[in-house]
Amino acid sequence: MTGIEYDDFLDLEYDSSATDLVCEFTIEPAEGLSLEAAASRVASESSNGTWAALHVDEAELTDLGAVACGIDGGEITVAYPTELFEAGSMPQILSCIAGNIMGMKAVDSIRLEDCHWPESIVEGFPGPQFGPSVAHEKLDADDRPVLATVPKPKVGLSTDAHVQVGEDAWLGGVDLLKDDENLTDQDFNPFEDRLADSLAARDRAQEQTGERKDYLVNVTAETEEMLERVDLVAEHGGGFVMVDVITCGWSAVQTVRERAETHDLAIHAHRAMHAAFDRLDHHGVSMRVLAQIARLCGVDHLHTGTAGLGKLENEDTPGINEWLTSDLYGLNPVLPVASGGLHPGVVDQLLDALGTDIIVQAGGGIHGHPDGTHAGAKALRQSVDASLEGVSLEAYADDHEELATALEKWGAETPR
Ligand code: RUB
Ligand code: CA
Repeated sequence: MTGIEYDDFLDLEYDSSATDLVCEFTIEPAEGLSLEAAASRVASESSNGTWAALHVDEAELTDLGAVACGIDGGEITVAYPTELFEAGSMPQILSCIAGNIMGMKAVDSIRLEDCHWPESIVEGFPGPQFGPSVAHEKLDADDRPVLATVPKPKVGLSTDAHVQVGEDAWLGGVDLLKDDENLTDQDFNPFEDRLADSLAARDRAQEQTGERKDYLVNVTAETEEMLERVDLVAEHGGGFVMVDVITCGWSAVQTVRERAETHDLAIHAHRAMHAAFDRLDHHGVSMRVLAQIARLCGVDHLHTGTAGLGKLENEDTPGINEWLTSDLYGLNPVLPVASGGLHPGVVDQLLDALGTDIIVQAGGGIHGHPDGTHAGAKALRQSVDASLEGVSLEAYADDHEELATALEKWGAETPR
């Protein structure tokens, strides 16, 4: 018989092995508990332990205990043996490393900050089908940032009005029309009508501009319904789907990823609700980890913020983007999306901060242009052209009136 108790999950001498999943947490131990005591409880509850000491027959047990192997201030490192995890199941992994421990009394707060994924786990996941290659495989953006727009108001526009906004934006120089996170299949703008009419408008815009254009249609729904919508996108000749990955859940994302591949569709991941996990700096799951999960599950584009230049809270956009495009045992990279409060006046700063391998997505920053959506799209494209040519926005605006009007309206301010 072997005893399993909390102390068994703490070993500060332990060097993690290449096959371990190594996770970094920030914790605040509950009153009266040492960091060591709290860390061992985290390792225990997230692997194979519980509050009571257990007595089990060694012959009948595979030891899957995690090891709290590093403590540095409130930052702790826990190494999990790869055998703890079911291959290719993101829900199962999260039920371990971000499960019961998020609510255990031994910690006043706990935040999963970062994961180091071993090859043995990575190989169970497909990763992105396209990633940044959409810029030349599906669009004609090549070396410039891909430009996208989301019609505003985000819900309420009729199908015709929505399609018109898309057409104006495409003709103004945007590559992608995007649905917003809460536009799916409502009576004022039914999914299939919007899909068919938008793609017809896309075809006209391609014809007129000589550039490939496409539509990020929001297929978010209950999973079976979502799969039907994915099939519909393929039937109508679309090249992309958009999924609200956090509200749908990762198992649905994994399912959609499989179906998308059968149609060569790329997946645009909107992250609405991420801030419920990552907004507090001492509790929850970091955006960095959410981004890692999204890449493993195989989304092609992911919103990662604006490096502080937009309207929403951000955490370390450059660092997250670097991770999304770093080497990961041959998995394709993800194309990061900068979005939320962007407009032409901040594009130079944005590209300085994040580079050009991104999607620049603007809603209000295009449709709020004093001369409307078409001019707004032109202004955004001009701001990108100026930045890539190394010309200041002000100088470029001298002979680009749409950009001049945008700069007059918004300057280089970041909205709130
Ligand atoms: C963009 C918008 C998107 C945000 C989401 O509209 O509302 O939903 O990009 O945020 P606008 P994030 O350009 O008018 O602000 O990209 O940070 O997830
Ligand atoms: Ca939105």
